[in-house]
Amino acid sequence: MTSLDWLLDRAAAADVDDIAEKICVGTRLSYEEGLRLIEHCDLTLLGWLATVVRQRKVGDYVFFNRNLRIDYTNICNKRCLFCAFDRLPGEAGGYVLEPAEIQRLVLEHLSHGITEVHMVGGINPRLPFRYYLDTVRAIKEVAPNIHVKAFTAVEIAQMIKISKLSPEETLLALREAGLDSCPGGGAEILSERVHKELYPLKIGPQQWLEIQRLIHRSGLRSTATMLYGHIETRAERVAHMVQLRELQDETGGFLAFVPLAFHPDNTELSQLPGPTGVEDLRTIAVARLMLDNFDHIKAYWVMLTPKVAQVSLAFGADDLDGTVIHETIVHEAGAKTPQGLSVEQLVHLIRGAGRRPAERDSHYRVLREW
Ligand code: V47
Repeated sequence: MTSLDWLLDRAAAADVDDIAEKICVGTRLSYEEGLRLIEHCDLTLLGWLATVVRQRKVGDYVFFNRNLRIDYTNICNKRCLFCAFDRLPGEAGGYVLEPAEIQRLVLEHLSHGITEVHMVGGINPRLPFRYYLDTVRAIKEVAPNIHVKAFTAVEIAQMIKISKLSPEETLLALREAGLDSCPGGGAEILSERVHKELYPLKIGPQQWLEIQRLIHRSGLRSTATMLYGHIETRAERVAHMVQLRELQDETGGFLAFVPLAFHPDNTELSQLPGPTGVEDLRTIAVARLMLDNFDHIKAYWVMLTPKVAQVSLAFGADDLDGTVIHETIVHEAGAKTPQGLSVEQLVHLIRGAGRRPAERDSHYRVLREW
């Protein structure tokens, strides 16, 4: 009996053999099938099914990169209920990093061999468009070869509002300043219901998708996130994945999908428990199965913990983000994980999962096998 026959036998026993057969031959799953899997499929079987897809896509590799996170301001006027990082304009504890400080942070970390700066911030109404261009220029001035992955669709929407340029011209100006790609934050859950309840002042699902479309049309690639484990339903998670898949069919611009596990501490939702490890793994596995046109599923160890992120490598994830070095957003929300991991620690986690560590650049080109 081959291992695929064994898998199909187990799937038949669990009454998902029709779905398993589609997965084995690479046929796209429907929304209803995704829902059946996330609601009812046995966890270990989900892991095996997701592993069929991840092996087909990347073999035994697990990717990681050396990145530095910079959160340039925590001042934000969006009042999202899930956020512990933000300070209202004028509130104590707010900060803005000047371009020179950002430059200093980058210079300080160049000796770590970083290849990417991942920079995001709150929506601070006092920042002019020039500030965003200057931050990117400041990084490129001292590190011209560093990949600048910066500004979520939410920040890009703010820049389009204040730049007095068209959306296309706004993105062109950012590209000319040195922007190389955009991170996937701010999507939260692509659901009108959750948008209304948790972050009504921020752009909603349709606008987030539209800005991503513009980013991809401008020639930049991006990632896509999903914040889960708060008030959303599993059905809304699967619907989120389907909407991303449709946009990816159209543009091909997403490099990876990044599920983000909700951390409730110090937020307006602190009464919620946050997702369990099993829910993390179910979500990652179903994402790997639904997002057939995404090359990579990223395990963000900062939110998952390094241990759950490592186990997720047997549930469809193939990318560990990254050295990180300086995370603040989720640490304000109670994360007990380290603020960064060394390359040796990442390699140790990947090898311990029985996979092949591959250091990558921001476009998933392999720089070094470990
Ligand atoms: O947009 C905010 C989320 C995001 C909380 O693109 C929270 O490769 C959990 O987007 N608990 C920022 N999550 C992080 C992010 C990201 C991370 C890693 C890789 C990439 C990528 C993107 O964090 C925000 C928001 O969705 N967030 N508050 C919280 N309490």
